[in-house]
Amino acid sequence: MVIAPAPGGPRAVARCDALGVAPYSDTPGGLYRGYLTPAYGAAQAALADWMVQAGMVVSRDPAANLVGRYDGTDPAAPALLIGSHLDSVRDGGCYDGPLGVMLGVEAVDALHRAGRRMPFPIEVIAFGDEEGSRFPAAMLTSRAVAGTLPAVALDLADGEGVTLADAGADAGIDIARFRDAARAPGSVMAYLEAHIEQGPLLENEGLAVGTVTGIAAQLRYRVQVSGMAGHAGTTSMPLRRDALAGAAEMILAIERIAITDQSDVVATVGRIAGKPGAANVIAGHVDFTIDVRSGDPARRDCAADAILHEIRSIAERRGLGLQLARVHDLPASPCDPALMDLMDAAVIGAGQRPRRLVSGAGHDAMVMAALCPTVMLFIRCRDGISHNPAEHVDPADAEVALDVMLGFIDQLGASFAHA
Ligand code: HGY
Ligand code: MN
Ligand code: MN
Repeated sequence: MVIAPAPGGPRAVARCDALGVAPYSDTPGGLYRGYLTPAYGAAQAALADWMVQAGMVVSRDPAANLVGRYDGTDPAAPALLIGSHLDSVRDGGCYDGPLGVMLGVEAVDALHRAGRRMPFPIEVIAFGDEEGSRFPAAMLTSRAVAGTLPAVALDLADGEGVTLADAGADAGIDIARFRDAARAPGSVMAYLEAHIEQGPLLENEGLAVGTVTGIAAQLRYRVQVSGMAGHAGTTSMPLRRDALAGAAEMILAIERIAITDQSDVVATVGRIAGKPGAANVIAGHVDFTIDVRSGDPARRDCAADAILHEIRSIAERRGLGLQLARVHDLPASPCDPALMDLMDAAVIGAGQRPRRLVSGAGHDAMVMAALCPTVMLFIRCRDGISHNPAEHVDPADAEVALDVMLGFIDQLGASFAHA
């Protein structure tokens, strides 16, 4: 694989591009990289090489996270973790996740080439299932590292019925040890995640980077609607218990509730499947997802309650069965004020105007906040597009981000020395 030779932000972008196609994607056209799939394994192998070239010692933790470690001068010091995720959504972009990992590798590579060691170790970590695009729950492997993953959460199977345990065994990990990936409290000094903004604010304000203040709370549900399958030609409208028509009314109600909340509340039905899925058969069963978010946990919960209440009354009125399961509940996660100040100082040091902004998108950082203070650096992306093959980041902005990250690491080193 030939990548742009010069170290730095452009090489980080080029490496993300290189991983955006087969064999690093599970689909022949476009990008889908599911946790523990063959494409995921191939991407880990390429990343491991780049980590070694950057002077890191590479290992995989019991949750199959790839970790590159660059020792500091004090072997007993807690580590700075720099990371993001290596998995992708289906038909996704190349940079959502991998860019934060590749910039972490570039930051360590810059220190290594300069022969510099910080007073603390730096670990670059590539998390495995942030998107929940293969198995139904999200943030599996960062929750394993943060020590917040209940054992029951591992009882999962993907859309083809492959269990997490079997996928893990194929990838050489023992599901019984998955939660041993938990880091000891105090062993990690801070977690830094660089990530494309996935929104339009930085671009609208002509800024290359921004400091994240916090990450919105999110709830995710699985909804199963059951009616009565029937003949499309012989079943009169009053006699129908049409699961798909019922789900359609529910989906429009979900959208209406979020819109009329007139706040930062967002609600999304991203996946729906109807059975039997034939043009001449009234759907007897429908399965769909709901994702509800807000920077304000109380608003999120209030909107979610209104949504669940409304879909229950629609089901009752239409004589439909309804099963609701909460798939995950991620609390809002404020970033660390002291680390945000260091990040702003690094942004200024890189000749950029500091700008703080909230993240509507979820990130592994929201999970890592249970383990250590977190800080995120957002990078401008074209038209704010993400979760879409049109996702694009300017290599020059990646270079600015790397410059800021190296400044942040130096700030952290200086504050460490004075501690
Ligand atoms: O859903 C999210 O916000 C993230 O992309 N996983
Ligand atoms: Mn994403
Ligand atoms: Mn992401």
